[in-house]
Amino acid sequence: MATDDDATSDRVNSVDRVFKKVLDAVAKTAPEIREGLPTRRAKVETENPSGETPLAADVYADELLCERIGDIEGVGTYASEERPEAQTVGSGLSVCVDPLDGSSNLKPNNTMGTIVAIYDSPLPATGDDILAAAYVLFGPTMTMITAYDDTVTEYVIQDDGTYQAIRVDVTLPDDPTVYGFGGRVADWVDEITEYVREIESDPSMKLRYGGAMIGDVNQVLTYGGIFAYPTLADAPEGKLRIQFEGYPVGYIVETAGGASSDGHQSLLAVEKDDLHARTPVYVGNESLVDGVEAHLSDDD
Ligand code: FDP
Repeated sequence: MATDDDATSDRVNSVDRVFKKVLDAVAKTAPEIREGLPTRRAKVETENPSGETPLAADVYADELLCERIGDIEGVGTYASEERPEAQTVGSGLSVCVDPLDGSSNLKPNNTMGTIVAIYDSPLPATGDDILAAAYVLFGPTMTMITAYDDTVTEYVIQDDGTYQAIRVDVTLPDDPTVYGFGGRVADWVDEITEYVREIESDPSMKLRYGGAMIGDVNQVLTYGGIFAYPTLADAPEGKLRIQFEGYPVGYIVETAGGASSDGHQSLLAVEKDDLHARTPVYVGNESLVDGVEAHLSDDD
């Protein structure tokens, strides 16, 4: 007779399988996305659900990933920043994708990424529902960071879509050295300006800001520090989207021993009822993220 233990183990095996298949699909698609970039630098005519006009490259990456991830048995829903609604593609887990994070970096030929989050829930999900997250970084080499089962791993993706681990059990270095805060400085609220000035006065900290969240987060994972796209005076929720960016980077950084926050609580505790909802994002070494919360709590 089947027991509860059997059911749990079947469930774990099936999540393991979907996670692996999603990674395979993302790694296989990454070289194709990269190859497609040079001829897809122009904007398309229609706005995405966040009111931005995507590049042809954003749409191309989204279509490829939807097709590949949507084909995986055990994936029930595919959603992306580029689509107004989540798509039903089968039955099972939900996968949220930011197909080309930082695509405004395409024209100046700077870093961009692809972000993926797997949720055990219909969308919009909560931070408690996240089972795994990953991102590809299109840098001088193509790397992929994954967080699953309490472990963060870094892989190199080859041009044929195969991938090999180059760092296992990735953790944030104890002594942070880099910081990067997005948004216009003039739009920062006073508490953020004050805190950034404090960080800047520390001689061990240097500014590293590239304008693609995933590139900036990867610097923090590599060197230790803090990345933020903060609350802004005219946009209290900042710019980044919780389902596509906030939960996955929060999950990855927390799994790597760091902290995440929306300014008041862990990103994973944030609850929003809109698929495209935004949230301020602060991720990095715990002491630095605590500093943000301490400054912002002054105005509560
Ligand atoms: P992009 O609009 O180029 O796709 O959420 C997307 C994002 O880039 C992040 O990757 C990046 O951190 C942020 O927006 C940069 O926004 P601004 O340059 O508009 O401040």
